[in-house]
Amino acid sequence: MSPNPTHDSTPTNGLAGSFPADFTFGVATSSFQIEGAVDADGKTPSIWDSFCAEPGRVIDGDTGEVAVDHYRRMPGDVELMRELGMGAYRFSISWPRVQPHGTGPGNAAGIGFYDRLVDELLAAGITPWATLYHWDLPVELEQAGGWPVRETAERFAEYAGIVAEALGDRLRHLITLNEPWCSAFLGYASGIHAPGRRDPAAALAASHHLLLGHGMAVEAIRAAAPDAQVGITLNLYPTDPAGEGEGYADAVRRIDGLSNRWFLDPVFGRGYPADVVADVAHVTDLAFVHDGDTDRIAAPLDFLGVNYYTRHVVAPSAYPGTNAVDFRFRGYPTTATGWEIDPDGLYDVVSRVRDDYPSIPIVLTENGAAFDDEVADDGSVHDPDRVAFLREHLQAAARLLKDGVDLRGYFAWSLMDNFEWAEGYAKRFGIVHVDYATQRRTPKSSALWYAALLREHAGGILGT
Ligand code: IFM
Repeated sequence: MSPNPTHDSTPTNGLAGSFPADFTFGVATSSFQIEGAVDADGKTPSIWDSFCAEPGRVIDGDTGEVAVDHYRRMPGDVELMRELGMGAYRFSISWPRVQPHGTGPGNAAGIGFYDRLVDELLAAGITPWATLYHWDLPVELEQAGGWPVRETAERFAEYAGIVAEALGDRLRHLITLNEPWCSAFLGYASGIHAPGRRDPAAALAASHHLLLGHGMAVEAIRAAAPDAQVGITLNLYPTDPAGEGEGYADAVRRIDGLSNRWFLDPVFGRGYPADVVADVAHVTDLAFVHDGDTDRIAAPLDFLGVNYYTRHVVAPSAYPGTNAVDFRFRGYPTTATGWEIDPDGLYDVVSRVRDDYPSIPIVLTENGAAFDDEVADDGSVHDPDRVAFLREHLQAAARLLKDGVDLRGYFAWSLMDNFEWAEGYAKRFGIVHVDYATQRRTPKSSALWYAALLREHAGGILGT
């Protein structure tokens, strides 16, 4: 379990000195991707349990049944983070563990797991950051209509209140939703994520009820845990034209509209962007948006979480009748998921938020890469591509700070290899390698490099 004490030989080149003493460095995970124990202590199935059980949905028929067994190995995983010098840990809470039927009182045994996790983290000197919804909706709520129905937003606020009430005395950083774009559009439009529906109108209704649930959850958290810092995490993409001319500009407008502005605008009190409302008018009249909803969605936040992985480059579609836009590749090096590596995109997307929206502290709640890691004969895992990825993205973060952006933290995705949704266990994002047969954890070179950076940063704080 202990990380190999040898340090990655790639120097950090003084990068730590670019980050202020109170900058938060950590790692992130999510419940379904790591916990396993899918029916322990009263937990009911989530939409991802049932999605995995449907043939053909997930590569190799992989499931979250065992995942990386974190539910049983939690104390060891916290100890590993302590040894690596993590300042913070962003995890997510499984709704069907805490409120198994998606309604009614909390489940003491399920809450107990997160209660112990928070205590364990605090004892290790690691600040807990919890996401309330990282895609594992209780299946009973999906059977009742899922996110396309308004009731789900109300249920989410109730669940948020239960968590804030139980843990808010110690858990001071709460994120309502992780990447609501994915929940709405991958879950209900393309169907490549749970619950696997293909209904664009339902996806747009889902996006609204996710955002409404976010706003209502902020109210519930503020009531139960007034000292908590509350935010939402969006997956944002800088969006560039692949060529010149009106068609390209319109392709950018559409994709930026639905990926970024559809979420940023209402969260920042501007309601839904009129041009995107017009784009989707052939699908829905947005009758699900009730009076007062947009005010609730705009509940004041303490920070905005941004997840950054790559940039979108778009062109008008060569095939009229499709969604009017094609995604293009520029020939940049890619990660194992085929995403182009573009650290400047991190700079661009965060400075765009700074330029176009009211001022708010920003936290990079996810950034990382999958690569085809190999275990050497001596058991070590050298992942120079991931070291370079982290270094270059942290350099972009340092540039943001230098240019005056109010950036407060960076969480590498992910602490350890885990269940990568429809890709199953085929894509490894961890800075710690997991041998899925034995559950042995081995810090990769990237973990050792990141730990060295964190030591330098802590050294700076202590003035040593
Ligand atoms: O693994 C996911 C995570 O759950 C959400 N953000 C993107 C990661 C990599 O695909």
